[in-house]
Amino acid sequence: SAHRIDVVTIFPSFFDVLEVSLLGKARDRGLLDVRVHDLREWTHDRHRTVDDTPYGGGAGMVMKPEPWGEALDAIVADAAAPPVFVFPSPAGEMFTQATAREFAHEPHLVIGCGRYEGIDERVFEYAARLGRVRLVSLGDYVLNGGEVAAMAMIEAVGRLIPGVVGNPESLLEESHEGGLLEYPSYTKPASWRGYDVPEILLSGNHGAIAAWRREQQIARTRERRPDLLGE
Ligand code: 6GU
Repeated sequence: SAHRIDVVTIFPSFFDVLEVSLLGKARDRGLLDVRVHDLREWTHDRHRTVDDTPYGGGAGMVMKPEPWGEALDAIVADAAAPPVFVFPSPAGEMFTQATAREFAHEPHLVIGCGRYEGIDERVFEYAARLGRVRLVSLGDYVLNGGEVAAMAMIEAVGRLIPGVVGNPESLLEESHEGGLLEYPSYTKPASWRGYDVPEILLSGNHGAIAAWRREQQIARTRERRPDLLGE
């Protein structure tokens, strides 16, 4: 069963890079069906207008509801079941590995990329009549539009779809799946520019190596992300 992701954006070429990444292979193998749509296809005026000034005043422009309404209608009309609508927004709930796992279980996501000043609020209310709606933020900083965030989410979700990542064990060992940061990794040569690989890793003692790695995980989590330890 192919997972489908529709992306609606005013910058469709931004997503061309999906072809060449890990996810491009998932696409070729029929595991992931990503369809990118230009929001302007659902405008009808000469200038293909997608935004307008905010009611009540204020800086910036707001995305008009009409093209969004037509875009969501067209995608839903072409869908087997109600999708989950994902709107990247700095005003959303935090997107975490748990969110990525939830989304990886959804057969159909529709990601609506707005500019950061926002989309007319009524679009979210309308989308909620067509399916479930999630506003999600990558973190506490501001991007100009939802596209970079959408790309991050597609990669985080896509790699959790069975068969997309070659070695499923690499999904388990990583930061945030176990609630700790990753341990440090080394490869050959054993000595490089005066820096030596920790001796324990050359010992062949797998029990001692596992214990050392766990200690390293805890130490660096305490140092860099005490919040993950409740500290
Ligand atoms: Cl999801 N969108 C925008 N525009 N800015 C963000 C973000 C999302 N997450 C963090 N900053």
